Amino acid sequence: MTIRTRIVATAVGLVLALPLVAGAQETTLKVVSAFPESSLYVKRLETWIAKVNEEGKGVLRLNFIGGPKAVPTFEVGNAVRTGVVEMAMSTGAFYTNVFPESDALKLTRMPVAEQRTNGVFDYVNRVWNQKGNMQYLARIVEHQTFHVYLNKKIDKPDLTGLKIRVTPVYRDFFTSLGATVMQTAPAEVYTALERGVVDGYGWPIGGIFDLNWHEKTKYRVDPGFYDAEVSLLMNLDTWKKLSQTQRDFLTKQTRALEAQNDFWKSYTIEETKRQQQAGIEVIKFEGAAAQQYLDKAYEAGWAGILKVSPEHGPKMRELFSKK
Ligand code: 173
Repeated sequence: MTIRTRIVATAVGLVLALPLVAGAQETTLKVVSAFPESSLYVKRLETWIAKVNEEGKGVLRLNFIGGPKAVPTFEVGNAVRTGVVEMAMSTGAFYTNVFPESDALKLTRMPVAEQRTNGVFDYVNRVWNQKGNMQYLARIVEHQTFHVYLNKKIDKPDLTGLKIRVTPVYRDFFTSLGATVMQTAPAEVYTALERGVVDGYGWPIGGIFDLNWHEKTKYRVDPGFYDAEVSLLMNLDTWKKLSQTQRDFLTKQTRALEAQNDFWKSYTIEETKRQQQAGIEVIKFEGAAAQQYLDKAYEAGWAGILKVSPEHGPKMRELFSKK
């Protein structure tokens, strides 16, 4: 062995040994996304994870496993509840199979920053702790209304005779408008549209380009309703096992991400423009018709929550509606 190869061998040995040394204090948490990897939600998550890992050396490491190919969209909630994964990005509509109150977050009428100070966030976290064995870390998408997207024209708020792709978010409202509904994960929407299995779908104002749905979309219905929610969740046992330093670090990082939510306001403007440029026509209900449409959306949404949760539904309705 020459001196040079010995130096190289020593250097390689040191590099290999480093993760073991760091591993003494550092905890690695598996993270999955219930949304497809091509979505902007995941791109922003990955950017944030890279920053967390850079700043968290020796404290905490997030290991992004992937999207629905790793854990199917509607199984992510149970994976977090049982600790199969430690952390996830999902939305309440995807884990109503864990506890049905999860879908109520779409009905909040105030920004999450306000929910943090007026007790709403704490109430939500207590329910998530008790019923989902989850720590509700941060809401990282808001300021995004949901819309009906269609391939067939309507001239009044009536979806009779149309088959629409839904998740629990839209089920009660679209059904009340006369639609026949079919539930799919986001990853199945394109194929459903392409095969003509559905005449339209529900989705927020932003994101339809991420999976090429614009190719199969002719109309958007305005106004938008509710407020899209995407959040970071952690298995509660994992949360409790973290050291104070690790919890403080993670809290700082998740809060910093949540504090960027004004991004979604500008994204709304960009995506609205992009849809227009893509030739998507807007079917717009205005004045009293728009108000009726929105009232119906919230009525149907709350009726659904109250039905499944006599325990928390009424309190959530009161808290979420506070202006
Ligand atoms: O899949 C969905 O349409 C859905 O429920 C949802 C929820 C939040 C953000 C984006 C989509």
